[in-house]
Amino acid sequence: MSKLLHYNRSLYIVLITVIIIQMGVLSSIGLTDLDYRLSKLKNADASVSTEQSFQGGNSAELTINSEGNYARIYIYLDPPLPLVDLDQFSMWMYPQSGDGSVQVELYFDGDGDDSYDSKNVQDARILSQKKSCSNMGMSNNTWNELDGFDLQYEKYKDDEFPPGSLDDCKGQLEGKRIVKIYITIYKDAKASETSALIDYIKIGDEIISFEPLEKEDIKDGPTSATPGGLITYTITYGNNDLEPVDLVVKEEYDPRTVFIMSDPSPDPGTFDTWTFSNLPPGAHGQIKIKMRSRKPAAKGIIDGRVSGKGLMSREGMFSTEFESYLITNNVYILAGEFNFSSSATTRIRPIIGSTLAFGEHGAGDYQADEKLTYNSVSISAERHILAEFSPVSVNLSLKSIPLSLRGDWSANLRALNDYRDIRWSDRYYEGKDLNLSYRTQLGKTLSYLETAAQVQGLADRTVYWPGGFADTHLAGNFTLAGSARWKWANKTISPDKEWLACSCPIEDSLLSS
Ligand SMILES: [Ca+2]
Ligand SMILES: [Ca+2]
Repeated sequence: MSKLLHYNRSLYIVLITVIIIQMGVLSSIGLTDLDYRLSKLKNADASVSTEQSFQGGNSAELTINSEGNYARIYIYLDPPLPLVDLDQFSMWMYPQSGDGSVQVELYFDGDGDDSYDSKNVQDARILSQKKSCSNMGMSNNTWNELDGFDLQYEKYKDDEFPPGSLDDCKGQLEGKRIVKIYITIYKDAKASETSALIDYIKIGDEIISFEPLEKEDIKDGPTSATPGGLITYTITYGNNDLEPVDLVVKEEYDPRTVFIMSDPSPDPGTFDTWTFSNLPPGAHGQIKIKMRSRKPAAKGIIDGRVSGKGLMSREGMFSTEFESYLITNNVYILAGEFNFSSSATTRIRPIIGSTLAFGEHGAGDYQADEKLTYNSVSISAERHILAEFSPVSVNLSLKSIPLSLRGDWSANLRALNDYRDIRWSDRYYEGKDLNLSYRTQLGKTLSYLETAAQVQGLADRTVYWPGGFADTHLAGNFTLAGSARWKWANKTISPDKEWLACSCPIEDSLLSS
């Protein structure tokens, strides 16, 4: 059995950076997936009225004067609804003047492109037979229910299509999906004005009640925010039922966010639940919630000594940089027979900061005294490294073979201030001995690096700053002292002073010749 004589004090890495980037989309779901538009015609007015309503405070008022022909409500279904799934299609009408005729049109997508195209034979359009309000048994100045399943439909420009009810059409139009529905009131030719209100259109599980907030997204939030910054979410709720309900809004916060406040306040003793008791039919409201994303609060101090004899490998890294990440906030609304849920995703913008990375590798005696201080905005470090080469032996079964695992010492130091675009990189290698001291500070306003090195070996030193760079290569037995200091003042970054002194170096070019 081999006996391991060397030991390896390796790899202590302080890493403050790793946050996974996910991909996501901002969802936009309203209390209804139906979108509507009211016709804008010269001699006919279609607008939202607050005077009369079947549910809530508003309805659509369609008025056609003697010069006009019709007024219309355009309804768009996104996503399209398979006809076979249409189990409810009804609305409430309040004829006010004249005896207008009603016609309902349904447009279908049959080829899967989510839209109706009159030239595509797979798409389809059906129209109900025009019927006057009185013909359908409606009375003026009262709310009457009109059920789309009671109407007779024909297929547009298709004489071979047998007219029938919506249920009959389901068999004839198998596989087709409704993309839009038109509800039209044609004028009564005998009246000077034809007018009717329409409210509470129910298509499948979706409702249009012409209430002001019903088209709002249930959950709305910013697409991006700064780390530690405020995020405001707006939740829109509403009672789509015909009876008062106890409506409950339940939030599901991202664990990387903290609740700050909301208007209105959450239920007593909670920070994520709002109960609206006895909310009247059609009533809508909004909750504004302020959250704060957790600010990266990494900080720490390392003060100590690392020493050993043998094969050494030492690595360290500190970074104040944070990658962008996504936070998602979900909301659930429970209201009578209607349940809604939605989410908002916000991208937390990255932090550009500083990174300090260092390491020493070699065989022999090693000692490092160090003090490292870091927080979310700056890093400072002071390290003194003393390393002396000596061969390391490993006892392999019967034979003790002196084995030089690495015949030299190497050390590296990278100090990057990405915020101010300053990069220092020092590398010492093939060294017999290493006596290295440095102090560095990486911050927004002041960055410096002071080094003192006594090395028997090679050294590369590179510095980049806005507007310049310096590259130095040294070989031999030398002493190197350097100081570089950058200060941020008057919106420019400039070297305060910079000097590099060394004794007995052999230039790289001389060595290689
Ligand atoms: Ca189509
Ligand atoms: Ca309404």
